[in-house]
Amino acid sequence: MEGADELAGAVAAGDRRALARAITLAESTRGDHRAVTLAVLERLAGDGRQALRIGLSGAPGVGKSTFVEAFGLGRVGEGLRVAVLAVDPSSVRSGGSILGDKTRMERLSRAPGAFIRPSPNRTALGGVARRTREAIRLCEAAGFDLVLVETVGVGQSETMVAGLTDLFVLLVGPGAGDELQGVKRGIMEVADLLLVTKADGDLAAAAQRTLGEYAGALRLLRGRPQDPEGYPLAMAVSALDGSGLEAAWERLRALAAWRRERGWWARTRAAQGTAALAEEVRAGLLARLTADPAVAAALAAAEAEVAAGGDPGVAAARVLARV
Ligand SMILES: Nc1nc2c(ncn2[C@@H]2O[C@H](COP(=O)(O)OP(=O)(O)OP(=O)(O)O)[C@@H](O)[C@H]2O)c(=O)[nH]1
Ligand SMILES: [Mg+2]
Repeated sequence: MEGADELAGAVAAGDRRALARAITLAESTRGDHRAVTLAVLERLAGDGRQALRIGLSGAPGVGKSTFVEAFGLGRVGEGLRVAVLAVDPSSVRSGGSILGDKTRMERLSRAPGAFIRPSPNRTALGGVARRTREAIRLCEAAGFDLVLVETVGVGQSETMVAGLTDLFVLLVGPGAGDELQGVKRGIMEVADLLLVTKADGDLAAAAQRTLGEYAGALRLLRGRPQDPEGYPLAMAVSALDGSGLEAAWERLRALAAWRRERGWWARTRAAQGTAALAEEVRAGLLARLTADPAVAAALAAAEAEVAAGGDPGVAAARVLARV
């Protein structure tokens, strides 16, 4: 593939402009761009580079970007190279948050060891997971030590990001009294660390109360084999005054180290890889099959049949009989 060798080489050398270009190609839906992306990813595969991938999610305005900037600056200060990817799963959201993310991460974006990639404006349905996965891999291949993936929590985006990262952090606001703020149990179950944000000034007391509620709720969850004693864990942080940020990093690092030692890191990545493979094959097969108008029509008819109460297995058999 023309140009792919050069692009892959530049990405591997840590060239930021090449990395940005490679991510843009990975975000594209054009067939020729897709071909270059796959060639680049293939050349970079097996490079042995592994960043610590951390997913961060939470309700709009909970303080994700402010946290990522303060936290990221702390890591850059330790000499780590930090990449930040913003994922916006809902195409209905305005561009406001994207601009907001940029301005709120001004200091981090100027740091020499940092790379910030806002989410693309429009999102082709279903393409978010692939795009995010490939952007993470490209950052990793470019030599970043830490890849932070910020996503707005809209129910399914959290589990999607958790399925692409090594550690998943759920951020909640210091909402005094509003019992657990409607955070769904399934999302708490995928969190490795739960951070109550804005634990400063007037909000400090509310944050401590909220912390108590979440700590109690986490204790009620069933233990997970990939966790050492005491995890998942709830903590209070302030991106404004910096309190709790170092402690949060310490806990995340300890958890990552424990999982590496026990083989959970590798097992999780392998499981994530095979799940992504299955999804890619499934989506690819479906696209190939429905390129035939007769199959596409049979699928549409089957969908209508199932929507009207028909049996999915029976309807699927009818579609597959056309293949
Ligand atoms: N007091 C206090 N305010 C904070 C803190 N962190 C963020 N904020 C404020 O909370 C608001 C939202 O912060 P963001 O970091 O943009 O929140 P976000 O979760 O990234 O928001 P979206 O990306 O729009 O979902 C801003 O007005 C911040 O100044 C904090 O640690 N303390
Ligand atoms: Mg944000």
